[in-house]
Amino acid sequence: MEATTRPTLYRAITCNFCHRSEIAFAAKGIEIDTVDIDLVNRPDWYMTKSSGGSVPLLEWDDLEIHQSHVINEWIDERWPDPPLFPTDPDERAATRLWIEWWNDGPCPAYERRLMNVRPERDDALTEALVDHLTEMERRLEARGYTDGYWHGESIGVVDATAAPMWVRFCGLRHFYGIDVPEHLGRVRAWRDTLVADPHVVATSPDEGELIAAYEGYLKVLGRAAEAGTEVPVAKGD
Ligand SMILES: N[C@@H](CCC(=O)N[C@@H](CS)C(=O)NCC(=O)O)C(=O)O
Repeated sequence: MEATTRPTLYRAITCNFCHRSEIAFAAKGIEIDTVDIDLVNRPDWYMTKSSGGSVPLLEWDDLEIHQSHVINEWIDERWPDPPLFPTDPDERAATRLWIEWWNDGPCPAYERRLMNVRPERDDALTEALVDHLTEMERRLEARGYTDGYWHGESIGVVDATAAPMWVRFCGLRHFYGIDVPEHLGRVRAWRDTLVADPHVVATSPDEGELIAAYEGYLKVLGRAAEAGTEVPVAKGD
């Protein structure tokens, strides 16, 4: 299929999942249009889309794809150069396992800590996040990682999956003074590589805009907590 229009990505700037696909498109040199969706007041017209109202959603003529990992695999298959996946089958399996671990471990841990509006949970959530970062250090060491990208000499799909969290760590620093512990040298080296990558830089939201958007969410979540409502903020909540 060759579409007549540019791909459109429905996204929210706070959403790390959306940013993963923006990075993948940028790495391929494919220009896209973006439509910002207000996740607090999602418009009715958006709720009828195939993603059921969640972002990211990729639309290209009649094609709609959601789930960031599916979108990114599709991008890599549709525009094979430069490749985002390794060619070696063992490394391809390792790639998918890292993304699955990322989605179940570090990603929800950082979302829960960032969006926490119940101070009595602060310490436990910080500890859980640091545990995941420590596990990340262990996994990087087991891969023989010292610095640079997760695989190869340029950004790949694991990097594109991880980078958006590192970009959004500015929220953890801004609101709570949380950063990656200094002794986690491999994690810091990986983070530093990713936040400096030109495709990540080109697609990252302005930090001030991001902080303002998080402030808005935290207010909404705070009001819900005062009213006694538990609002899920991450996978597994
Ligand atoms: N597994 C999905 C997760 C996407 C996700 O959680 N998106 C959030 C925003 S960051 C969302 O749209 N939540 C509202 C909903 O799912 O209804 C992916 O990888 O794309």
